[in-house]
Amino acid sequence: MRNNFVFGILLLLLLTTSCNQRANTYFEKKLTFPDILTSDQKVKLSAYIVPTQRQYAWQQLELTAFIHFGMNTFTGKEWGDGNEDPALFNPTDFNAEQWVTVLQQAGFKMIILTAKHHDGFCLWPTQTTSHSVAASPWRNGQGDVVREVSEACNKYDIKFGVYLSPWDRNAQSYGDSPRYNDMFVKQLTELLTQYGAIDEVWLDGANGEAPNGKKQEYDWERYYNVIDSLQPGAVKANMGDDVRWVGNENGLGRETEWSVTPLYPEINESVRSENERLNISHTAEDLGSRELIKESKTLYWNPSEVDVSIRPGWFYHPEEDDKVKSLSQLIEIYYQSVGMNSVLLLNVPPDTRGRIHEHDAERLRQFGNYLSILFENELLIDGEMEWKARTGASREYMVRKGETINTVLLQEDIRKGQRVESFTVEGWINEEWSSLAEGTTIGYKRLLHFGDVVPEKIRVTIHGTRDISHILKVGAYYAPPLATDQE
Ligand code: FUL
Repeated sequence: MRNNFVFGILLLLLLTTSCNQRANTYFEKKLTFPDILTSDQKVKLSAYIVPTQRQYAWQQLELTAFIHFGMNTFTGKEWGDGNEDPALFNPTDFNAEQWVTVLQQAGFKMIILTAKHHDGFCLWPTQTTSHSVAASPWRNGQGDVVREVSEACNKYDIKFGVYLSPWDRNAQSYGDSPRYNDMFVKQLTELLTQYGAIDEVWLDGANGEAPNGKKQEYDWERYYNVIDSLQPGAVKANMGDDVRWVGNENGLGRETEWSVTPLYPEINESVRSENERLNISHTAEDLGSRELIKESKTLYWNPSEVDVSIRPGWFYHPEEDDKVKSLSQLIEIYYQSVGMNSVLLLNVPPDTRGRIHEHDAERLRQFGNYLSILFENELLIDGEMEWKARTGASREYMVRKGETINTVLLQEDIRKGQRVESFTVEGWINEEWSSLAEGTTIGYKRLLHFGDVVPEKIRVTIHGTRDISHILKVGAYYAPPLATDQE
């Protein structure tokens, strides 16, 4: 109670002191409001919640790749039942360096590998179960997929993360909660101590019933402690509390995407009841409005990650070789994820050879090329100057003479909070301002696409902001039309 009072006084001081002093006071990752604050004070303070260093480093990656590979690759399933014979796992031409080079050339900065999916088959020779690569014929039982991928990532200087499914349909102990939690912690410990730096740990929330009808209670807080202590640089995603699942698997971000939100993963009863009181979940449309903040007790920096597969399934199926997403679909996903204050996590599932299939590799090559052509020519003359914008402030940017533009990029310096609530972009064309685009949130990055225009200059106006916003960059580009023959 007394602490709450002292904290309240500090917050009030923060709210009443001058701008310069305020600018140095931030809350990393989490802020619990004392009861004495008004609704407007809560909204204002939400503008001072900032990412941790590891969350900021993660956000800057922008493009990350998922690799779903394992027993399902060989059985054709999406969810194995855990009774699969390890003898089925036998890639004929396994090549982790091919995965890394294909993805890196396409612009991806991290690879997250399914070290264990729901079927429980481990892609490394774990001490915790015999259901692993060690029991397979691949490399005579001497192979280790996790090692080969982590070494390839190291060699090409790309980050590496692991997906470790808590739901395990093979483990004997699953459903016997303390015993299984011990096993899961051992598996995490092996992965986080034997393979160098791990930059993301992806914890899926699926929780099926054990064969004996028992329900497994995951000990999330214990998992969090193990990850934080063994790999302090790793973000914990999805059921982890550093990175939030966007709420769909179709590559669709939100038009209004706040990284500051009361939503926290449901790791215990008190979080569950608080999310229920606020009527929020990962799939809710509103995760950060003023109205929601007014009702909230605690806010988090919990940014969105958009996971989607390049094919219909998460795992490789030969019948989907001709269903690889088109270039225009992938570019649309890029606008909706990276362009909407999110990180894209694109799944590319290797085939039974253990290679990224030629169709996926070709599409990724086109994707990388398209994005480099799009962003290589900066068409604004002075878009990199930081600008402190109050509500109603405008700024004009000269466009290089005679250049056609159809894409605008906006970035806030999120190390100073996410603040912009609404903005417009206009172009000076034929001696008058014409509307080009408008939006709500900006956050780390916002991309806006519109019809071709040749303006002399553009004008960005911040119509609503929760405090002085720090606009880090404004850019303008020309996105070439997407030919249908590339689809
Ligand atoms: C889901 C899983 O059930 C899918 O198989 C896939 O791994 C996806 C990324 O997460 O929850």
